Amino acid sequence: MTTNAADSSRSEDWLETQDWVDSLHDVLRSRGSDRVSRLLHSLQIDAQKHGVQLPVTSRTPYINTIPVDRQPPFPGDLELERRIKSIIRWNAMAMVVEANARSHGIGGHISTYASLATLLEVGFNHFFRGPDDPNGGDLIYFQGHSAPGIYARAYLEGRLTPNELHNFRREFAADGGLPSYPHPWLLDDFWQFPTVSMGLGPLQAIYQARMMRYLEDRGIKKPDDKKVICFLGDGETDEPEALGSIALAAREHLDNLIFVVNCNLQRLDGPVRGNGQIIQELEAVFRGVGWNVIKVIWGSEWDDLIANDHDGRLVRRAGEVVDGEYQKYTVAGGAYIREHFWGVDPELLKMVEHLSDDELWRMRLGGHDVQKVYAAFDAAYQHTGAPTIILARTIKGYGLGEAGEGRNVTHQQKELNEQELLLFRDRFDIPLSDEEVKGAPLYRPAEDSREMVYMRERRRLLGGSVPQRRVAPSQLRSPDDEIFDEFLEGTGDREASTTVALVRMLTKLMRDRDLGKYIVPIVPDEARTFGMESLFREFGIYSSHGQNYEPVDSDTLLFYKESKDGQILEEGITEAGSISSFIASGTSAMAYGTATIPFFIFYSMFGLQRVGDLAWVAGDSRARGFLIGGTAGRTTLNGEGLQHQDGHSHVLASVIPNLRAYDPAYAYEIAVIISEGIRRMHEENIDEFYYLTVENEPYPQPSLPTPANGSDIREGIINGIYSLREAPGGNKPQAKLLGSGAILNEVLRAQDVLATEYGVHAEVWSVTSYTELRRQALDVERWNMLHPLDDPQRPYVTQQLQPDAGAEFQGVVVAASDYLKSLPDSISQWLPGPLTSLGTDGYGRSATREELRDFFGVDYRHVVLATLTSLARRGLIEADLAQRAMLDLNIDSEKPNPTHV
Ligand SMILES: Cc1ncc(C[n+]2csc(CCOP(=O)(O)OP(=O)(O)O)c2C)c(N)n1
Ligand SMILES: [Mg+2]
Repeated sequence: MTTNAADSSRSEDWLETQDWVDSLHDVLRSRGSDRVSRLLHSLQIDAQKHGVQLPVTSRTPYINTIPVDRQPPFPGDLELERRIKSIIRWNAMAMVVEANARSHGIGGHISTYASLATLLEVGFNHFFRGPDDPNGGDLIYFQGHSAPGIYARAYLEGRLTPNELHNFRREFAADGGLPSYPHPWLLDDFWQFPTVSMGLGPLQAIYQARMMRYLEDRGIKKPDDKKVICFLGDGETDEPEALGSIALAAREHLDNLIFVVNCNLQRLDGPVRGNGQIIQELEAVFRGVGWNVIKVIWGSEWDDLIANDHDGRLVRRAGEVVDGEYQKYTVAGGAYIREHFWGVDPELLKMVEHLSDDELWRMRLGGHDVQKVYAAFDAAYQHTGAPTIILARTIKGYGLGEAGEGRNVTHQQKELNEQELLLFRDRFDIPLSDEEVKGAPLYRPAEDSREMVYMRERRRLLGGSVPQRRVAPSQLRSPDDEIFDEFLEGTGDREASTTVALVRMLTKLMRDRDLGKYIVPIVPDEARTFGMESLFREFGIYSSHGQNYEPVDSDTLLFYKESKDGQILEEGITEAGSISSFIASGTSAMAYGTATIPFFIFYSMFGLQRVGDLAWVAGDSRARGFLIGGTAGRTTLNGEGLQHQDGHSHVLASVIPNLRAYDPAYAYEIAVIISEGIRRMHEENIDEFYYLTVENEPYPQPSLPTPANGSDIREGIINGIYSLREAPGGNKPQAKLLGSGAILNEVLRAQDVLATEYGVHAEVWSVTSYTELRRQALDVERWNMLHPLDDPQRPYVTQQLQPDAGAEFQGVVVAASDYLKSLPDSISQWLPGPLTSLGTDGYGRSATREELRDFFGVDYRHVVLATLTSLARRGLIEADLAQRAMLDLNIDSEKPNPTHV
């Protein structure tokens, strides 16, 4: 094309475009925006039919979603709110600076809150409802690293003392201190949600909002306008958990959910998307799955410029600059911005010729403009039919100037020098003298100052301070014993697995007149694996949409029944989502004033290993409920092999302080644990949760034994050990055999073989929980250490296995379980004799149960051999006997070691 031809084609394009734009304006004026939207949609369909490739439409131009003429008037006092915010900014900064001055390296974050202050303060002054609101308060997930700002506001509100702020990150300080981040476990009347493990807050917020709907649809909570609000960092959105469930929120039309992303374009090390635009990327992702997206990019100073951008030149320019460059503008100043942003096009330069360099530099971003932020929250609170995400552009370290504003090091900035403090004071007009500023003191205006009166009044109108954690005592009671009777009676000769028993127990609990409604069964697409499909029809699978199709198995007894008041949360294949539902249900007394009891049933291998950090959050959140690991046991789950056979989840469970983990063998043990668990969590209001592994090996389930010595078996089951079978013929035992889970049956068989074939008498103990035994023993040890003048106490496990402290046990202890040897090893120091642990260290294999138990050495044969060898090594029997057993039992001394092969 010649230059002239190109010019004329461009001008033709321009005229044609202008024509279409004029028509669009016409329709907009005469028929409104809905009509324009429908028209464009029709055009899109038509274009697609003719093979026209349209650009991906989930991104909109790089400007604010809410145009100036749709911006509601700001109802607050701009000046007063700015002053309150400035004081909070100062105090948030001061507490971190002071903490590090007192104890260098104690840490803390200034720049996250500095970027977030306006987003939070607009919320605090106008939107966030506190616990006295009729809806019980909004549920707010704060960015963990913005904690100093939240504390600083609580201090102004008079909720925290100066000493607590002085001792930020010094929780042991005698006059009170504060934890670094949001932890309900540590500050239980303050923080509602632990969020500092990034990505877990947004995931939990989605399932919290869904739990709210579930409880409403099931008549447990009355519907209201309560919101779940989640603040997240733009860097945080790289966590798969942060974005992993956003489609669910849209699918479920969770208009009670608002995400606010603090788009300061930076994370810890540097820019989030130096060569791209995080806001545009997030918009595409969220809009793509159906969220309402509100971009708050430019502050009011940009309004006129954008209004005068008749040919879209400015908007195009804004959309082509990458985040790394935008970050540079923050640091480099007005002349640089004029040259590099505006200077690329003479027409653009002309648009800002009336502005000085300084004015150019000071043009605010949307996330620092109260009016823009107010408009966004207002729209988000009112939006119906879909969740909303506010993408607000901010500056990391806003107000820190050269000390860190917009700089890559700002996340780690914890210490300001005198000069930097003075500049900060000037920037935010803090009434402190030069002399006073030196020590970065806290500042609090007089109680009757206009700021304080205004701030208190705003919170009063909005239902009290936020965050506040208030927990209603549980209204639930342990069910009648009858529910558990059949499990205490056993199955006689009939074989049943502990999984079948558990599911039956759950069914009975769900049928209970008082308790049933409050049981929340949660499964991640694994119900059939555990034989839970029988629950589908009886209780229904929760679906906010009901069931708009005829299920393919509608003619069968156990058809797939979805319903709006269904009780089962069939989450699909997401253990992370499921445990988020578990946490929401397990803390419902806090969030909604009504306790519920979650049972989250999962493939034990895909439980604590997969979602360990969320289980940690459950503990910190003080969630109550039951985690059930199904198809458990490395050798009990046969066939499935290396990835599926769990032999270590109990070790993982052991690290969570308030998680009580059990590896029960029999239905009656499960019944005792569940009944006692409900009693402790709901009648005693103890913040703990339970992990039970259940297995799929069928065997006759015995009845609850009545021990000859009158010992309390229930207490033993809960504490972790009880005597199951004494040594045969009333003989003095030479060995104490400990067994757990399905392996207990192997231990019982070994007891018989030892007696009949080798004349060795052993007694058998059921160990329901090594972790409970260890914790109790550690408690005792600690007490003994701290009370040197008192008689030492004896751990529970020692008391059981050696009731008479003076009578020495001449024998050995052998423990066998389907889990790692480290579990029995963890109590070895409190046992009356030398311990041999048999366990399943190593990777699983696809094989039969018998083969697996042989491979790992946890079958009765190995229990026999271990007992005989251990006795022989101690000179208590002839070594030949052990050697004979090797032959009798066909055990190859050179067989491969599962931990090596
Ligand atoms: C799972 C996890 N990984 C790493 C960290 C450490 N960390 C704390 S803040 C931060 C950067 C946060 O960046 P962004 O999400 O953008 O938040 P901003 O501070 O910029 O608002 C990192 C990596 C963490 N807290 N959690
Ligand atoms: Mg960031």
